[in-house]
Amino acid sequence: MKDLMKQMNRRDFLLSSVSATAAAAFTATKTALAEAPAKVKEIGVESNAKGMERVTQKLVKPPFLPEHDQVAKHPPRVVQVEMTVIEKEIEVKPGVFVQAMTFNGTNPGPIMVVHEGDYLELTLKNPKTNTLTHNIDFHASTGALGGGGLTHVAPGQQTVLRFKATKAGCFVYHCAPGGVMIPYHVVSGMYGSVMVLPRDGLKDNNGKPVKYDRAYYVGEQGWYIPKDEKTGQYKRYKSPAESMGDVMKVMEGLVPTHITFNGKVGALTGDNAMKAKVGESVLFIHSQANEDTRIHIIGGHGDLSWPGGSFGNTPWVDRETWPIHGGECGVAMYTFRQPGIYAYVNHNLIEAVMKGAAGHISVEGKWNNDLMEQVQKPAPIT
Ligand SMILES: [Cu+2]
Repeated sequence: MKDLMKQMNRRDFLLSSVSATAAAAFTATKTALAEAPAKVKEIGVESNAKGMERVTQKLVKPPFLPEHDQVAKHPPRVVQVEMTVIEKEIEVKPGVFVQAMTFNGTNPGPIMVVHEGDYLELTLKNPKTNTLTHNIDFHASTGALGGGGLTHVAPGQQTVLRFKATKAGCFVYHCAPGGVMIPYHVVSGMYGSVMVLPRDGLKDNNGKPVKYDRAYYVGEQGWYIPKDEKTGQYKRYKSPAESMGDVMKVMEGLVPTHITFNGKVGALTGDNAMKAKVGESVLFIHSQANEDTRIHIIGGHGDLSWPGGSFGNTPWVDRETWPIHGGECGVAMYTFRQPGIYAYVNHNLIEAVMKGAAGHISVEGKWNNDLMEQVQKPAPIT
């Protein structure tokens, strides 16, 4: 295999190891998806970012958000962030492993928070220790395949992309290096989100300002893990290149073998549950870069949920379950009225219970019998 790798460049090697269908799909889409202009030839409008105040945002691991103001305290500015691509093995469930590709080592990658009119400036590093070329497509941005056409970095390279956040809402970003590499990198974990808040903060369905006391970021991920036909065990690989051919075959069936919230089954349950108190309003930001999902808080509601995660829409009110399509980042807000453990699930309950798409919210406070009371404990029928 090493000799073969020497003889072929890495991209040829990867293409040769995928199925005929996938290779045909690559050929058909590579012009549209991989050959974006490397640079803009004629500039019609210069960036206003030059000379603006610059701040650095320290990114944190999901489910947490970086420090931010809900209502902008400053005029528009340039928000600088940095991410490193990390190819690493993740144990998605005890004994089940994937060769994952990540932004900053987590699945999902970190969430960035800016205000409408700000500029987001990303330094993207692809260390020499990685094996593949990566890039980034920001759904929040405008032009050049979301920046994907301007950010291809081979191992050992870095790039800087700046874009203006012109639309308020929550948006996915993901790796999209071209052809079949796009779904392969995304279903290997390579995505995250950007939240672009309106400058004057969030509003309810009547246009009245609303604030959240806490916010959590959940990334849902479908994994397509091959099984050894003889033993029935999930297979383990040494690199993303080695696993690609087998993973592609599972991907073609469109059914994920595992679905996780934040990288592994149980990442948000038990001791890792999201926390809140009775009376607090909590913002739940939920992204899915590939498959459709539908989120439900068992025992609660979406008091407000923004269609498609866009803050330009009037939020839906009191939904029991809110939809999030593949390639979207949904946002819902709920004020907790009762203490206890709430399950936060993808309400395809097969996906939640059998595949792993579930988390918990642990809420402290005093029980309200007016809202619910156990009038009789379960007992024999009289
Ligand atoms: Cu990638």
